[in-house]
Amino acid sequence: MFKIHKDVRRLTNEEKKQYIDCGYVKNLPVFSPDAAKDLHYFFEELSSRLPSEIDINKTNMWHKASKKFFNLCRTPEILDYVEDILGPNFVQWGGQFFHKEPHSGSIVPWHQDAQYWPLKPANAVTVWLAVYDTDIENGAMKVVSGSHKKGAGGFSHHTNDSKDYVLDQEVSLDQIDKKKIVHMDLKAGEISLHNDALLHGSDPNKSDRRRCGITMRFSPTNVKGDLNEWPFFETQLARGVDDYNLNPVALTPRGEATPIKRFCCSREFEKDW
Ligand SMILES: O=C(O)CCC(=O)C(=O)O
Repeated sequence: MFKIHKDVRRLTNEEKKQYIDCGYVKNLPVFSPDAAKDLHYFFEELSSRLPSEIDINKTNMWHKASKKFFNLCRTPEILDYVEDILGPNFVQWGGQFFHKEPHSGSIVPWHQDAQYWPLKPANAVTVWLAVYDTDIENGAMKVVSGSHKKGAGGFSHHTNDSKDYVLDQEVSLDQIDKKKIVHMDLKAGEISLHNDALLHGSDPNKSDRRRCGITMRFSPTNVKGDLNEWPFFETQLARGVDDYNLNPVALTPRGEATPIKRFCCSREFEKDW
């Protein structure tokens, strides 16, 4: 889809060990620096479809709505890295943007993803693809290295409805080991991977530059979503075979639709394809 980075590769043994020990890996090359402008255009095109009152950070399920987004998530080089963590058989069930305009006060509070997700077993990998160069100045994601070892539910979350918060579940600062904070600086076209029990968040964008990441959520095929909590939960086989068949299967997008809310079933998009 976009030009692949000349140094694309598989995870090294050190990176696999780091994922187990620290809960994340970063700076994995996927798309060439020449593809940065194509990634920008991709983001601009998809985001421009939203009505002005809709915040793109409050939408999700782009992988079920948009064929272009779906195809991006099927980039073999991205799936290779995920396979190195999850093994040969895995599904995708989430896809969204985390965007901060220059000088945007938007904050992602410290949280564990598994706090939000009624999935068992909790063993999801998030791919965070940098659309723009991302660093401490423009609000890169930050993680607490090794915090995933406490497991899903290992930190207590409270609800915070602050208008600058993109998500509302927050872990208080006294639970954060500040010495272990790592900023996920990435070049456009690079990805990071993180574990669903890893504490992470992000600060406002203090720069004149945009900051945007595309997240893709993958789980092994033995995952089961609780449909009482998430009636819209559907999976798409991303690689290998699904011998478990534990979840409704999402339609593969045949065209371009646009999600205007966080949670949708794939059938809701069908009429626009
Ligand atoms: O991009 C961010 O700031 C946060 C992303 C995030 O929370 C996630 O990918 O789970």
